[in-house]
Amino acid sequence: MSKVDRIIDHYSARVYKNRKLHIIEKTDDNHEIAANTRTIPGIMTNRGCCYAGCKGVVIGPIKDVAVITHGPIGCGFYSWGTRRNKARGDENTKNFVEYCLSTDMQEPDIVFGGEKKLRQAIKEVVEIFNPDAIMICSTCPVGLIGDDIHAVAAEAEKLYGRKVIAFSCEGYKGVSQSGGHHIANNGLIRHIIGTEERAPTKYSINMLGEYNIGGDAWEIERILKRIGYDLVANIPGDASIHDIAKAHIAHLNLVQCHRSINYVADMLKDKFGTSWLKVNFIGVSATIKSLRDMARFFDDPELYARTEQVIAEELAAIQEDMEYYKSKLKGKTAALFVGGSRSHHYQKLLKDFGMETIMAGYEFAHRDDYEGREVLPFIKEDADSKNIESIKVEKDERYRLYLTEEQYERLRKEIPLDYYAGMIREMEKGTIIVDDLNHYETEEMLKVLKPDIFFSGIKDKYIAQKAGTLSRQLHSYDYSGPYAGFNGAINFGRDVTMGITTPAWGLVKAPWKTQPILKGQLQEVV
Ligand code: CFM
Repeated sequence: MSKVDRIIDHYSARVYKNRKLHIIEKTDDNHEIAANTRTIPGIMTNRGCCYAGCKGVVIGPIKDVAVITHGPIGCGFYSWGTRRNKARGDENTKNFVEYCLSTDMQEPDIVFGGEKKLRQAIKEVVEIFNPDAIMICSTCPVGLIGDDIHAVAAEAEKLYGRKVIAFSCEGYKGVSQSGGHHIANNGLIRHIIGTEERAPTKYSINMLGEYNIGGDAWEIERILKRIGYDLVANIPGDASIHDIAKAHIAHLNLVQCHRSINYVADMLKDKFGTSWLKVNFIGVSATIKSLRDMARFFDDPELYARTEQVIAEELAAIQEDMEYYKSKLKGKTAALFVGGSRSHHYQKLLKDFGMETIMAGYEFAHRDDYEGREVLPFIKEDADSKNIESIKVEKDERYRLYLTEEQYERLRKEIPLDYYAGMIREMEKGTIIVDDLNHYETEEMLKVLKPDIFFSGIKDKYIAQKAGTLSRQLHSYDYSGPYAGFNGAINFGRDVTMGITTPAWGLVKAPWKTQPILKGQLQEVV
């Protein structure tokens, strides 16, 4: 029986048929996988909701903004710091990222409407914090009772003379990614990017889709600054709303997480002419490749030289530690299941330590994230496209091209300019690729594939550990990090080595190890 069948064989025929499209074994280079479908009711999914994507991921780390969660306190509390999107304030910025601001809706507000409470919350936020802008994020009950948060926002904008942006990101509207991120990103495009000006310098760039989890953006920024890049905005990780407002002046956009922001990069290209480059700053070799690709874009002898000098110095500084951790980790196997980009990016870092990826999957990715952007014309429908608006942008009067058409065509053959090749291509034959893994399959996968470590999130971490498999969270890094760039690689090597060399996991005996689930016992859920 194939590895895939051993994982999903206990399902009823209908569930089996469905899941078989989402779990594949790599056998050749041309793979199709079913992705971006709605979560089946009854499934213990690992996915997050629309509000989590909008507030928790995208809007969360923006500075000079106070974010109000309009809803019962649970949603605000849950998204309070759990995403670990860090931000650092200074004398020029007001940082409210550490706060949890919520309207704390109660039963009477659900019955009689919550707009009054929202108005009061905005008033208090202005009086106490005086932020440059306010963002309001809706939770499920707000959509169900029909509070008009956009009208309240428009009224408050006039009253207090600052931007007040409302996001109808009710949790039920879709998943974190194609739901919540999309709503948040539409807001950035519509209300923020291009609303402030500054002059570009020689190497002005933006970082898109880097969320500064555990301080990753700070490590990336450190390297880019050493080389001499002018980072206009890190969208959204640790950026002020004023940086994001000026993002259109950059010559190049770097895309770290393709899934969450590729359509923003495309819109910036259509509107302002800025090309984007797919980068990956997770992993030493991946970081080096990204830096060289960037230098290739600017094609300047001085920049090439500086890039190589910084790479050499950074490598020299980490070499001894890298070798030590490699000696501990070489040959170990890993399974990865994360949102929409890390399962690909972290394979590079694991490879730097001689580790092998035997399974990788995504919660929210679309087929292009798995198979490459060439499949875009063949993707029929976005699961959330009925609920979530797709906006079109027009060419702006500030539109300008950095490269000539000839240069652009030539470069596209050398570096991933406006292109992402997806995860599957870079995986080894015989590895498993899985979309929207659920809790049952997590247990089965651990039994069948027996990885030394399972990289995942808080919802499944403890299933793995109770089953005797080490698990590290790639969403929050278990409160460690940064893991990006050169210094981050060492932190990662240290944390994984600590986990893998502890004898604890071999001593755990999971209850289900002695009581196997019998064929036909699972309920049919579709
Ligand atoms: Fe992009 Fe993310 Fe991710 Fe993501 Fe996420 Fe995240 Fe993630 Mo958790 S935007 S797809 S929806 S890199 S919150 S910062 S870690 S699942 S792999």
